[in-house]
Amino acid sequence: MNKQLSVIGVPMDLGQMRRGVDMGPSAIRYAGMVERLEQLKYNIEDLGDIEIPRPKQNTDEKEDNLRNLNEIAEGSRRLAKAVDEVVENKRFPLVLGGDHSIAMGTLAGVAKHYENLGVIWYDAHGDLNTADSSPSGNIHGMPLAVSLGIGHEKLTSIHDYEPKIKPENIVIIGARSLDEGERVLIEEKGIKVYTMHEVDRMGMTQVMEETVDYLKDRTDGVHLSLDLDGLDPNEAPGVGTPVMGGLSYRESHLAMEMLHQSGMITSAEFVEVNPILDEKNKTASVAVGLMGSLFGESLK
Ligand code: 4U7
Ligand code: MN
Ligand code: MN
Ligand code: MN
Repeated sequence: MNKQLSVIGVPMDLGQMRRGVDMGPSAIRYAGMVERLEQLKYNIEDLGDIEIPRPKQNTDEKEDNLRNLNEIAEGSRRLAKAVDEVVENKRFPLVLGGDHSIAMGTLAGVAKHYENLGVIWYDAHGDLNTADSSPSGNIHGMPLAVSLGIGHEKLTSIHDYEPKIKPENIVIIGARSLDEGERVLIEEKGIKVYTMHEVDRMGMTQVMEETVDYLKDRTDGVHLSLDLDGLDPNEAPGVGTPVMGGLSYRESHLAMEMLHQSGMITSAEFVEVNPILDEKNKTASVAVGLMGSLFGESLK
């Protein structure tokens, strides 16, 4: 794994309705991220936070069922530029959210550098909605579709190329809340999904073995996009869209260790940590614990 890390915070809360997720990057830093990774002998440069434009007046206004479209597009462009530069400098981008709409910017910055970027989407949700299929108009439910080139042109064109990724290079893990339009897209595009049902039946070990096997031959880099709501809300309560019956900390920990062992992860983001909804920064601590495993902590 690349030992040169560049951390980028993205205080974005415009992709959904619950305020407070913009404080996610602070909460994660406060939970001891840098110290934890320095112990693993990484060279860490913290680039601070991307500036997110504030919406003009009424945040409730949703033009074309895309709430805060222009501000999110602008924030994503800024993020894409910063991430692009990190990869250009041969460093590993570690992005802290912020709501999951930021993945559009992260992927825009990363995918430019790969022929076939793989994406592991660790999430209770598919984030494959478009303005037409979205029940909420919240853009944090759309970034995976947008990255496939499906959605509003102001979003799909971020960083001036599209699509960013191919459907056959995606693996979704932990899904248990998929909207009708998302199911259709998964079927149509042949996106690989491990729902909670499959995790329960097969166990996380097999899910991760298959995921690594599947991605290893077809990709030249793999981005991990980890939405903390992939975990069970009992263990990660500080998220805006909790769904019962999620992945445990132990399963997630194992998943991160196996990803570390695979050596395939080339960029990562941890999103949707909302300290206002949290219990004593528990969810940020979970995020930092998972980073520890992803970056190589082990007891032996
Ligand atoms: B997250 C939802 F309808 N699908 O589109 C939507 F259930 O980034 C939720 O995964 C999206 O947290 C959740 O609004 C987005 C809803
Ligand atoms: Mn989610
Ligand atoms: Mn998500
Ligand atoms: Mn969420």
